[in-house]
Amino acid sequence: FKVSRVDTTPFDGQKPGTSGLRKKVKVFVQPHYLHNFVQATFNALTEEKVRGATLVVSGDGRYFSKEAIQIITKMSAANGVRRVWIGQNGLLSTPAVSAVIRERVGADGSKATGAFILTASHNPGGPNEDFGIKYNMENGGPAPEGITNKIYEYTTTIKEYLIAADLPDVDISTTGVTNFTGPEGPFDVEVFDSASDYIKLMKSIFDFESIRKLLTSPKFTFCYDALHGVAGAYAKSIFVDELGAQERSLLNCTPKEDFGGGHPDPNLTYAKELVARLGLGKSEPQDEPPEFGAAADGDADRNMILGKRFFVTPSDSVAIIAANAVEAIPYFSSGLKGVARSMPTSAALDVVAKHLNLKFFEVPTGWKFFGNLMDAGLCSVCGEESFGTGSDHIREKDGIWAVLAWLSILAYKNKDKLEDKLVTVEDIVRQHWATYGRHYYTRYDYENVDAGAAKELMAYLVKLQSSLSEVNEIIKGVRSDVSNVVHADEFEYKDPVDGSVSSHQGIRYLFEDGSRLIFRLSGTGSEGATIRLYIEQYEKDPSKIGRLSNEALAPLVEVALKLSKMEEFTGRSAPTVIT
Ligand code: VG1
Ligand code: CO
Repeated sequence: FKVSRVDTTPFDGQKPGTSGLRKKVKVFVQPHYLHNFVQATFNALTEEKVRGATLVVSGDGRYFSKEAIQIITKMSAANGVRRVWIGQNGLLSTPAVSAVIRERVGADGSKATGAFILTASHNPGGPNEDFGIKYNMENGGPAPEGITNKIYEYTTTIKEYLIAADLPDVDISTTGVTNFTGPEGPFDVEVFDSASDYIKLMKSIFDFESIRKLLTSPKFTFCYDALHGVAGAYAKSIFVDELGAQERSLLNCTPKEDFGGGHPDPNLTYAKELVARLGLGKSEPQDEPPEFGAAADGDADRNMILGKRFFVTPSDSVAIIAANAVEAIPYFSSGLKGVARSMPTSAALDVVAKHLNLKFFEVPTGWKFFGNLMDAGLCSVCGEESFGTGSDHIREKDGIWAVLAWLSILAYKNKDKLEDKLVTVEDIVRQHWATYGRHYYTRYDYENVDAGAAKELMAYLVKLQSSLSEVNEIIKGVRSDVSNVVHADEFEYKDPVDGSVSSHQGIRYLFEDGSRLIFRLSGTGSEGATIRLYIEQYEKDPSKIGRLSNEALAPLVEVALKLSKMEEFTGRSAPTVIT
């Protein structure tokens, strides 16, 4: 093949957000748009790193992925990349990409050096919806801010990109290696099975035999909903073939370019079918709900865990996994190195860390901040309130891992007594609250609000936060039963490993009784702005841990809305999504 240099001009707004560049498909299909971003990434990585590299290129299979894979392959060839690895049909979940970078050995003994992941995660897909791309590093984790800022800088000055325009399209539907020769030597494309490396890794972490016992016990019933995302490419092999679940326990497990028209976000609002089956919908289900239900997002890095008629908050989920990991999961049997959560995630994990005397870290929103801690051996288990849970087995959050972790805990708690009354998901959570106290928690999202209005609201809160007496006066005027704010700030994180500083990571109001209100702007949307409001209240008193979450949090919610003048700034009298 030949290398062509193509003239181009910069596009505005190619700044990677919390997790890569996410835009409407209509934006991505503009001539040169994707090309500019990919070339800017190569430039940011530097020629030295790109020449001879082995790059994974795949994603959740959403609309425009197939075209994007061909473009990136041709640009890789032209930029001196030695090999491109592609999951069959272009499918690899985000956690599987991370596993492949870290674990896979290529047909010729090579190892991957990085990846382009093609996904907009939980955002809908299709010609009128979203596409996204992000770059992951040699450790399997998202590029750190130092790199993403450089990528952005290059997108603002780009003048040309390199492409092997005459390289034939590769057939990504069949596994195997295709060899090409360019001006500087060989270039290979290897298409491989999307699931096998990931499954191998899962088998090395969990005791599949004990999970199989649980899943095949007549006492236990199970349901998994992939929401037509890429988790479907793993679900049957893992849950049915390996672990013995019944085939009809899988819902929406065929990956689709448009996720069946749905919103592939595993929460109580969007995973409607699963929620109804578990007895958490508006009307009673026809059949007795299963004991356990779980869902994944488009790229399968998120998870929602449900018990029969019971919702596990993601903040509780990571705390419960951390509290039980050493006993229930072989990978952790020699102990946890430490635990970490993102700032807006509830402090349930903090309490576990304190009890178990574990190192603990609070990082900004987004998985990229956990990677350094894990690479330095400081953290084993981590999570976010946004349905993200994971561990140092890879450098991404991992939806199926979280399900296997919960199944392991259930298997452990029911060990030797599968004939008796089952210890349920709800039992495990209530027992956890009784031991550690309960963190009532909710998140309000105001999606697609006017970007200017969102900025004004945040600026107002930053200013207000500097005067605690004013804050407390407002609060007393709204609810006298809410405690005082004792500290407020804009969260800033100094990475303990490399010393890098990330500022403006959300506004925090911390209350005397341990409650917290947090406001931040989303960095993953593709249109307008999304304001996120996180509300949390800690209850230690065992007689008060059984309340309904929305009732317990009502006073704090009222305070948050008045304090932020939410309706005044945004014109919204209610959030678009509550999780
Ligand atoms: C959101 C979540 C954050 C998560 C990120 C990527 O970011 O809040 O916790 O890490 O999505 O998840 P933001 O900036 O919109 O709040 V995924 O599954 O969309 O890659
Ligand atoms: Co995701």
